[in-house]
Formats: sequence, C-alpha cells, structure tokens
Amino acid sequence: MAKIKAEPFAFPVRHDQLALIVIDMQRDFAEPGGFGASLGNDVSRITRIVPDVKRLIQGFRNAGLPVIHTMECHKPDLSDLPPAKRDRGSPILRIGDEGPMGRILISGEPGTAILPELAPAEGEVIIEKPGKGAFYNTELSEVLQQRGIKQLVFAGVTTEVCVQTTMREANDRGYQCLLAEEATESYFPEFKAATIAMIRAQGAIVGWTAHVDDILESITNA
Ligand code: C5J
Repeated sequence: MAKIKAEPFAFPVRHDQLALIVIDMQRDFAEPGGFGASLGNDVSRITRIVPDVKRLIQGFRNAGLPVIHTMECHKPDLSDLPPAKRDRGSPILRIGDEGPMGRILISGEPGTAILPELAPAEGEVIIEKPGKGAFYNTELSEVLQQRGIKQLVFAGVTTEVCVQTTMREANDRGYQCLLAEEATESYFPEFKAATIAMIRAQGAIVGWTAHVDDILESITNA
C-alpha cells in the first residue's frame, strides 16, 4: 500500500479513491469588503495560502484526480439562512446585505465567487453549502459515492470552522481525511495550530495532516 508522509503516522493512500476538496476559497473570506472582513478579521492571512492551494489543485489535475470546490453561500431569498446564523454577533455587514462586492455570501454575487487564481476548471464539482459543513443540505455524499471516492485531502478556509467541520462530518461518514497544512488558514494562527493538533491527536481521531510537498510527491508518482 502506498503511503503519504503524514502525522500522526503515514497516510495509507489509495490513489484510485482519492479526491481533493477545496473549502470556501471565496472572495468573501479573502478580500476587504467581504464577510470575513465585516467580522473584523485580517483577511490578508487568507490570501497568503493561495500559492500552496493552487499548486495542490494543479497537482491533482495533472494526476487526473478529482478536485471538488465548496462555497459557503445562501439563496437570494435567504430561505436557507436560519435567523440564528444571520443575526449572530455584530458584523458591519450581515449575510444577505449589500456590500462592495454585492450581497454578502449570496449565490451568484461577485463576492461569493471563488478567488480567480483558484477558479474551478471545466467539469470540476462545485458544492454550494448553506452551513459550515459541506455535507449538510448538499449533494456532496452522492457526488463522492458516485465517483467511488473514499479518501479526501482537505485545503481551504477557515481551518477551525468550515474545514474542520467538514473533516469531522466526513470522518463520521467513513472517509479517511488528510489536511494539507500549508493550504489551509485561519484568521487566528492559534486556532489553526490547535485544529491541526486536535485532528491528528489520539491516533488520528479525526484524520491526518501532511505537508503539501509530501502530498504532491505521492500523487505525482502514482
Ligand atoms: C466561516 C468558513 N469562517 N468558510 N466560514 O464563517 O470557514
């Protein structure tokens, strides 16, 4: 069995069952005027990982392996946005409000789009998700089952919110999950570090973590 160098121990990879899932690399989380900034966050932390996410995506494409993209967003009529989510906290702009990049986190708006450098290629699956986890109220389970995918490499933002939630959902559904350390980021460095530690603690209780170079070496030599 092929292995990817990982923590807390090598990841037993099956290249024929492997996909990359890129979580929420959207303008609304990475650019001034978006949702992340409206919550008071330093969004420049997010754009810094773009080159690592990009080379991971390119590596999967070059190896002919699936790349799945997710976007956190809601229907224009807000019917999939619980008031408990919309009304939480005191952001400058709430989900659905008109901002400099269009309505915040609404499907089809310019700010909701994936960053142009990481734009999905023709034929790649894009999952629009109303929750933090990508399995909740989406077609992700069916997409993975139809393609025989049983192992997921994770990239994207934010590490402790949508990435971790989706990893936990996937782990509970029987998927083996590997987080690409340089290709994920949080607005809070301490939350990223804590998430990496808790994912791989207790014998990979949620999953594995690995460096982008080690993942790329494995899929390049597949
Ligand atoms: C957040 C996400 N942080 N994509 N969304 O609200 O992690």
